[in-house]
Amino acid sequence: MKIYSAEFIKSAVNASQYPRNSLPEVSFVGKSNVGKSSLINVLAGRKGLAKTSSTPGRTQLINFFEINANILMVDLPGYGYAKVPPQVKERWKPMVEEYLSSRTNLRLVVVIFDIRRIPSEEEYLMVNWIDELGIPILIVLTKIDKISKNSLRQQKIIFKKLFRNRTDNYVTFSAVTKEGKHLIWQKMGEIFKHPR
Ligand SMILES: Nc1nc2c(ncn2[C@@H]2O[C@H](COP(=O)(O)OP(=O)(O)OP(=O)(O)O)[C@@H](O)[C@H]2O)c(=O)[nH]1
Ligand SMILES: [Mg+2]
Repeated sequence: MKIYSAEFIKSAVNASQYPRNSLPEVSFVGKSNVGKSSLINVLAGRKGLAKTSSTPGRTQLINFFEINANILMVDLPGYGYAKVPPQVKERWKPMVEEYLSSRTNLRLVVVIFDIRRIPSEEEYLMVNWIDELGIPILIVLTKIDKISKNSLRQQKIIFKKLFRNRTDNYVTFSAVTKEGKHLIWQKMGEIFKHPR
């Protein structure tokens, strides 16, 4: 995918602040620090577009980015990280849930998992809930640069068992090597071709 333009549009905390824009939209969901913002930057080909940090809880608002004037990418706050103060976590949950359940131009949710970790109950339930909303899901297993080829194989088997109903919708990815970038764009393209 050739990127001609990638720009930050705005931040929002509730539906009244979302851009009034009906471009097809893809959002990125996952635990804090899993690499959502880094994935957006790699896909957009712009290093500092979405703010990243080694401290969990960097993204605290819903951030909208417009790519090539024809797609919106949405960076959501992460959830379920122990080190984030409880008051902050309590703000995020309704923010993310309101967004996912009300955004009508949302065409795909990319759910990101750290390939090295077994998904928590919370992460598993999130996938089921998005499924129930009828929104297509693409699962990205990220940080594959951090493990050996052998562990990668083993972890893929674990994830496949866990989400056995969606085996064709897996992509492994690394924001460091950028492996998986083209496949993710390809999968997004396939979904954007069909209206929801
Ligand atoms: N080695 C490696 N590090 C990564 C990868 N993706 C992200 N990181 C690092 O993981 C940390 C968190 O990345 P972010 O992209 O900020 O994560 P996030 O999910 O947006 O985090 P929150 O906004 O806090 O929810 C940063 O230090 C990144 O550099 C990857 O594929 N490989
Ligand atoms: Mg982030």
